[in-house]
Amino acid sequence: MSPNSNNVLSDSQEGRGDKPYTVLVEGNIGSGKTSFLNYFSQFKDVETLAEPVDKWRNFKGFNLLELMYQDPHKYSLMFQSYVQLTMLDHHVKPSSAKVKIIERSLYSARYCFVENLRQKGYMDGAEHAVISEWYDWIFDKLDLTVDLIIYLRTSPVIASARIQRRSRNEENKIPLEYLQGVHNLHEEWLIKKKCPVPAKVLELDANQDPEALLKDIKKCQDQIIPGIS
Ligand code: DCP
Repeated sequence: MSPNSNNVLSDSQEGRGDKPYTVLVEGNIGSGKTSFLNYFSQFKDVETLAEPVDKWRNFKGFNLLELMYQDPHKYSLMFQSYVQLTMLDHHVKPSSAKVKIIERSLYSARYCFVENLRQKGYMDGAEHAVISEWYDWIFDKLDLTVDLIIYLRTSPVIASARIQRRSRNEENKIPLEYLQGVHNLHEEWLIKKKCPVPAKVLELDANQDPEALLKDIKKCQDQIIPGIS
């Protein structure tokens, strides 16, 4: 796998002159990505792209997220292929802002979610091969350049408690074991670097309560949105 080689979009973006500094926010379900984005949305020169969960919950009248959790054997590939399209849209979306912050990415979709579904047997070999071929094509041909990855690192037990508290209907039966799988794959990708990591990783302790985490975020603000105050 060679992310970001042979980029078809990069000709018009030579030297990244017209590309914003791009930050990905990653972490388990319930790790606090939405709050992180909300904090940075106050800055004028920062564009925040929240994950389009509402689109996933209502795509032409279908709740794709619910279908996936209700019958993962049948619907995992369908769900991940739509996630892939919406995430790709965020990666390539032009922005006039100095900094673009994206909630999640095609990288975590592939290395954490699709891989977890494969390992748990919800995606069979043929389905996994097809979606992987799409990822290979996208990573090879499109400019998915990233400058920084924020890893909101949480324990699966804490993530699970938060998911139960916020009670998004579709997620009320996610077993701890599923969250453990997603967590392990984030660790393998961002800490152990077993899959390609497209940028420097800044790790934050997201087990803390929101106020303490916000203090840590403010301490690293210059790294996250350089040149913006
Ligand atoms: N999801 C998935 N596959 C992906 C991305 C997300 O199955 N490639 C699912 C997991 C969640 C829902 O979509 O059920 C939303 O996931 P996120 O963890 O990305 O978003 P949250 O809103 O849970 O993030 P946070 O709680 O950190 O704000």
